[in-house]
Amino acid sequence: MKTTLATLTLCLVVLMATGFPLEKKGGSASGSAAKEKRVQYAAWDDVNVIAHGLLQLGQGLKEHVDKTKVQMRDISTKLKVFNRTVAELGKESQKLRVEGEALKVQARGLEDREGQLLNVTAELREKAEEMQQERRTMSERMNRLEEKVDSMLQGEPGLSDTNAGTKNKSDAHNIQLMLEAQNRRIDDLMERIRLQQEKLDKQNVRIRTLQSHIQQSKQRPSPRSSNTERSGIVEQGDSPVEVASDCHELFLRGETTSGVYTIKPINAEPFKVFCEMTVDGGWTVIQRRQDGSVDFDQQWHAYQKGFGNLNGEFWLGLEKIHTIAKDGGYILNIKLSDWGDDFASVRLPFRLGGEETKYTLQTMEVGTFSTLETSLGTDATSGLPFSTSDQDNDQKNDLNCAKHLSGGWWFSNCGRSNLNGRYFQSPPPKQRHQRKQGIFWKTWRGRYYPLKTSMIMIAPAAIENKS
Ligand SMILES: [Ca+2]
Repeated sequence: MKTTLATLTLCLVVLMATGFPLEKKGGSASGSAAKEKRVQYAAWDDVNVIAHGLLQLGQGLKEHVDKTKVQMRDISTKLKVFNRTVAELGKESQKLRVEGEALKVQARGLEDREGQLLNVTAELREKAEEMQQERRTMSERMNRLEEKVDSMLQGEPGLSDTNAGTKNKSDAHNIQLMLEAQNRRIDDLMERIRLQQEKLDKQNVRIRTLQSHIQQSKQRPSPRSSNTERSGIVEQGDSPVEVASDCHELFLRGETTSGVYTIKPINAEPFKVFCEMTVDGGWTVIQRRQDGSVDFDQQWHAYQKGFGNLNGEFWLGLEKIHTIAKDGGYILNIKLSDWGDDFASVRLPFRLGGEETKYTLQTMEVGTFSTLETSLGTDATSGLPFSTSDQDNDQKNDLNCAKHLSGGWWFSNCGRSNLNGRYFQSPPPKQRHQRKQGIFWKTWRGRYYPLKTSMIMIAPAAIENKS
């Protein structure tokens, strides 16, 4: 390119220097025609040279332009590729930046958590230290107390004064007494808590049964319309619901008619009972005397199994009573009447042991017993085993109360009560040795008054809260 341009410039310079032949028209025409002609030829040669040069120049330019074009194309292709790469790199770096941000956030979160963990650990350590400190203080106190008690119990041999020794001994004795009283109180409290717990458990069972009963009755409307009383026996519905554990549960399930029902105490076989339904709940009747139709002068086995007619006079049986009331939390409800149709009622919270305890009746004293209650309540607070003529478990050493009187009962000294004695119609025999065999409750109508009727029923103590 440079060469071509240089050639062209050179040509033009030569032309200028020689004086362009075409411009030399005004010379002497006569004298110099041949010379003019030569100059003309020379000028044509120059033109030719110039034209050739120009042609070469043009060609050169064209080649150069072509080459440049190719080069430009190359460059633009390369630029495009470069641009694309730059864009991709930009995207990549963007992505990396985003990832970096996310990582930063995660790192911050981890730092926070680490901080929290450190805080919790510090708190825990503090608490542990506090607890250790407390333990140390407690053990110091215990040691001091032990030392004191020891020195008191040993009467402080270091002390020469015998009076001080005696005082310490009596102090130690007092402390022992206090401790014993405290222990008794704690035992008492524990017992009460246990009873409450039992009651709660029972209530829970009832609530669950009631709930399932409600569910069932919702699904199966009114299957009870056919339940009518037949000769005193109330038929229970053929319900898939679990059999009630006692009469009060039946009452809670909606039964309000007194009569014979089947119950199934927890962990026991089902059996029939007479339920006395009252406004405040369902009572399971365990004994009834009303007309002397059943002989109550029976032996141990009969009293254990039960006898009589559930719709008339009967003894339910010690084993059955035990299965209902074995867990405590039950009350004994005794209803008595005399020949003037006066009525008396005694309620005693109680527990009944099993055969291994000779069906020991234990009454719980709530406050103090009323005079009426003492005929059974007082002697049974420490537990009274059941006695029959063939099983003397009473508290009278030289006498068999059951044989001396009649029937089976929780006898103490033969003279307080016997609701299973002989039934005497009115008027009763005149002889006292006969009359004393009758049904009696000493603190109501006296030792020698044979009562007209007696009914003993039991129900969970919860029934008391309603009545
Ligand atoms: Ca005896």
